[in-house]
Amino acid sequence: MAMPQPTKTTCPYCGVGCGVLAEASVDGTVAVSGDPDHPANFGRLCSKGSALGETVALDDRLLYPEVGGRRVSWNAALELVASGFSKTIAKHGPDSVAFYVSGQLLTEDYYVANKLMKGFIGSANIDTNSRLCMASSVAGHKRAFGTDTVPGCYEDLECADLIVLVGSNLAWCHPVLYQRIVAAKEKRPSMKIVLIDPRRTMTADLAEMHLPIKPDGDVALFVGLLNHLADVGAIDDAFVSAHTSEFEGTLNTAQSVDALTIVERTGLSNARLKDFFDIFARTEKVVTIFSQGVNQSSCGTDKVNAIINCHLATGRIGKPGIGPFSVTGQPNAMGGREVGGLANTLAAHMEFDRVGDCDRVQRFWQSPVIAARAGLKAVDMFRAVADGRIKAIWIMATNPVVSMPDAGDVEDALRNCPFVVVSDVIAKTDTVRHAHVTLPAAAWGEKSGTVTNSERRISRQRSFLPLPGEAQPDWWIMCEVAKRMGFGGAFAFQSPSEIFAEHAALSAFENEGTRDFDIGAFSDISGDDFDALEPCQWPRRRGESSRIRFFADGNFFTPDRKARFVATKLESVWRERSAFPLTLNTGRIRDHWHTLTRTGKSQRLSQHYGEPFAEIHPDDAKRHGIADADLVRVSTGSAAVLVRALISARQQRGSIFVPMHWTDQFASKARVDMLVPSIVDPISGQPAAKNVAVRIERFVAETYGFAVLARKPEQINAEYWALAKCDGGWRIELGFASGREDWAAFANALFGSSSDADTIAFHDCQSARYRFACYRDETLLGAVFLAPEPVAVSRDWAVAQLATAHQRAARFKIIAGRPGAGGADKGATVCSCFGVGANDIAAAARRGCRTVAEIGETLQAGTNCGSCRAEIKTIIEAQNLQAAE
Ligand SMILES: Nc1nc2c(c(=O)[nH]1)N[C@H]1C(S)=C(S)[C@@H](COP(=O)(O)OP(=O)(O)OC[C@H]3O[C@@H](n4cnc5c(=O)[nH]c(N)nc54)[C@H](O)[C@@H]3O)O[C@H]1N2
Ligand SMILES: Nc1nc2c(c(=O)[nH]1)N[C@H]1C(S)=C(S)[C@@H](COP(=O)(O)OP(=O)(O)OC[C@H]3O[C@@H](n4cnc5c(=O)[nH]c(N)nc54)[C@H](O)[C@@H]3O)O[C@H]1N2
Ligand code: SF4
Ligand SMILES: [Mo]
Repeated sequence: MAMPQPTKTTCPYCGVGCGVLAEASVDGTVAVSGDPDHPANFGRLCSKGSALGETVALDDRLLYPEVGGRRVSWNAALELVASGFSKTIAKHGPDSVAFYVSGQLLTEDYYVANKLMKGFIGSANIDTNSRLCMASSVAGHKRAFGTDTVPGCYEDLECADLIVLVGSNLAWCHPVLYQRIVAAKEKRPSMKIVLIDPRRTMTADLAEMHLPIKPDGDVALFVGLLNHLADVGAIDDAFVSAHTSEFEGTLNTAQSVDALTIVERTGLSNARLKDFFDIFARTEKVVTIFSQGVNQSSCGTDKVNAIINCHLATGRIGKPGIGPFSVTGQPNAMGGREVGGLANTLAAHMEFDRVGDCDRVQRFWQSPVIAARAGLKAVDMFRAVADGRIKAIWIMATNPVVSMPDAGDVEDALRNCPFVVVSDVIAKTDTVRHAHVTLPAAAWGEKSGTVTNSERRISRQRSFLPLPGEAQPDWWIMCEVAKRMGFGGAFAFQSPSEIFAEHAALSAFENEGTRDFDIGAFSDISGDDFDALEPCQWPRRRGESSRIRFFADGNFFTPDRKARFVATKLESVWRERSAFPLTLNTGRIRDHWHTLTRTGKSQRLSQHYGEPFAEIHPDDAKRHGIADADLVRVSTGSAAVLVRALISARQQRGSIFVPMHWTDQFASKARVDMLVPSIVDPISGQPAAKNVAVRIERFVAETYGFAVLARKPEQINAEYWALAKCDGGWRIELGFASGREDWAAFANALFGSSSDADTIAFHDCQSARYRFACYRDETLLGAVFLAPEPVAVSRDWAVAQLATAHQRAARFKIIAGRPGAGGADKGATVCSCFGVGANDIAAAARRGCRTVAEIGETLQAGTNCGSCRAEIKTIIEAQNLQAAE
């Protein structure tokens, strides 16, 4: 038998868009490695990319169409969706229906969704989770450049002399870009890095300068920078006069802000501000990378323009090593912007408010109607579902019950909506539970099409696994519904390549250089050429090779071809906060992806952080009587979450950080978007997920617990629980408000014990310590440890027992809850690729390893994907410090 060849595809996580070589073996396991030929990563992968093989198991997949939770045929499901939408439209008009889609759809899926809604249903009520992600960058780009263009490319990060990271935790969220910068800096140590983030994230470890800015102080910071650039004569007058407009007015507005206000708003001293302003003013080759600390804000669009203003004023745009750089979050955030997936854009970078564009798109599609005005943006869309204006919604590839602000209201809205359709790959999610119709979509590895990364590079995702059960690609599902709604002719696509060709043709249609997005070179692409398509950047105009950068020579896409300066206001972000004195900041951790539907399946990725947490500054913790490993309640007026306290001086005083990842499937009460109010940027409509007024209090648990289980439990009866995948099963952290009469009943419910299982127990009623272990023959089915304080049992040791044979005589060892001789605890997992813990690394450092490379030689840690190198460095430094004391 011929050896299977690895398939060249693209990682389905972040917007770096790394090339992956994937290979399925006969036993169903999937091996992945970085594609050395892909220009985004040149062979590198981060921890999430490396663990992709652990996320393709079918155990929790949605495999069949369901109506009301019961399996039906595809035809029945499709008929029901088509008639549900058609009837609602006939009775209440096209704006009574909506699609809520995602930057995790492929471009071809996205194109079909947009075409169906805007051109055939005739409404623009299609919005995407990119509203929560990229909308402020899109709006900022359009205000400045007249179109949504990212001017630069990844190479710029390597040839810059200064990289300014604003609201970006690149080390954890765009790890391969971070690694490319690390490598460039190793070669050229003169390169400088500045990080602007209220938290001292792992990204700070690479930076010469970390500015712990006050939440939302960014506009003030860049207004101050613009003033400084003018003061020291760093303005590029020639560029400004030839290629921009509205500079004077913008500078006047900036100059009306005095230095004291800037110090006050940024929380940074004059000296620190000056250091940053100086280095920016004197360095020509600057790239400013920005991400969610900029976009997810009530003044996100102004933050984007305040940054771009400084680049335009110095003519620093579109040249090697120079430019503003919005890094995209999701694998196809950029592709979604190309097809017009946002409610306020049309298609192929055409606009509702630009004369002729609606007519042009309609003529191209030969569609019966065309949406004439922008539709409802995500937050307004779910409000319209709540108040009954929208009566049918189709959600695809996103989990809004977890990720939308006011998540509780979003859930209520879906509960009350007459017709909810959800296309997903997972059977049980917080959103799927409210679907009337559930449609099984093909997942990564099974689907095929294109994605576009942060540097406008289009890459193929290729399938290398068969479609499981009755799963189908999203484009197919939508085309089948469109046919049943009577639009067959326009949706007769047989393959993704046909859709891509049409998308390419639309981008070139009556373009003549008036629109940045043009991939007309692919208008007639054949199926074979699509199969072989190499990663390439747009634009790809017919007859031209791709262009790497935009705007070095001006030629912006405004009517006069000049870029616009935008006078940014210092909006008052100070709200009355006495009852809610802390700022809640939310975001991501290194090894998890969004709502855990994928990374939650990997035991390797679930080790780094096994439960939801709140990072709290030691002073704030002390003030609230909170100790490390306590449970804390974080609340607003109307909602609360319950998470573990993680006390850390990386956090700024007055702010706490809670990750966005945990859902009702993985924890008792940790959906952090329950706390985030629907406050949006007035221009982009993007919610402010990083600046929420909250309070915290210690959750007084009478009993704490920890359990390992071979099987996922059906339900867990505890105030606090958090579930994480581990080797051989699941691990659970527990917290109980009060003690129980009958802990054995609790343990048995957790074990789901069957008659052939034996449970042994240890009770110390006086000190309120209880332990239970459940066996079938020599196999441990589960163990529970309960104590009045956070349980000190070694997690790794307990997990290892699931995979160990236990002779009857030795069973008591489990409930003794102690590692045997030689079973030292490796500590919190730092390197997830090789399962190396913090204690191992600290010990190796004590034994003489002085560098990350030496740790790698000794323990292998950090030698595969490298995502943990910053953390290893921190541990070595801490050991050195201790040794010196
Ligand atoms: N591991 C991992 N990687 C991911 C993802 C994931 O889920 N997991 N998701 C992907 C997606 S979709 C996205 S959008 C990206 C997001 O990537 P990032 O934007 O880098 O990630 P976040 O953690 O959301 O937020 C970034 C930082 O903004 C800071 N911040 C908060 N408020 C402010 C402020 O007022 N000013 C400034 N300057 N900074 C502030 C936060 O402290 C945080 O460290 O990550 C992508 N990559
Ligand atoms: N508080 C707070 N909230 C946030 C953020 C934050 O920083 N803080 N960040 C925001 C940002 S930037 C983002 S991008 C969002 C992300 O939030 P979501 O989009 O809600 O998160 P995901 O877990 O990525 O959801 C993707 C869903 O699609 C399913 N899926 C995967 N592949 C496919 C497929 O091929 N087809 C279909 N039909 N389904 C598929 C998955 O199982 C999963 O249910 O969260 C936003 N919400
Ligand atoms: S950096 Fe990591 S998550 Fe992002 S695309 Fe590359 S391998 Fe995937
Ligand atoms: Mo995102």
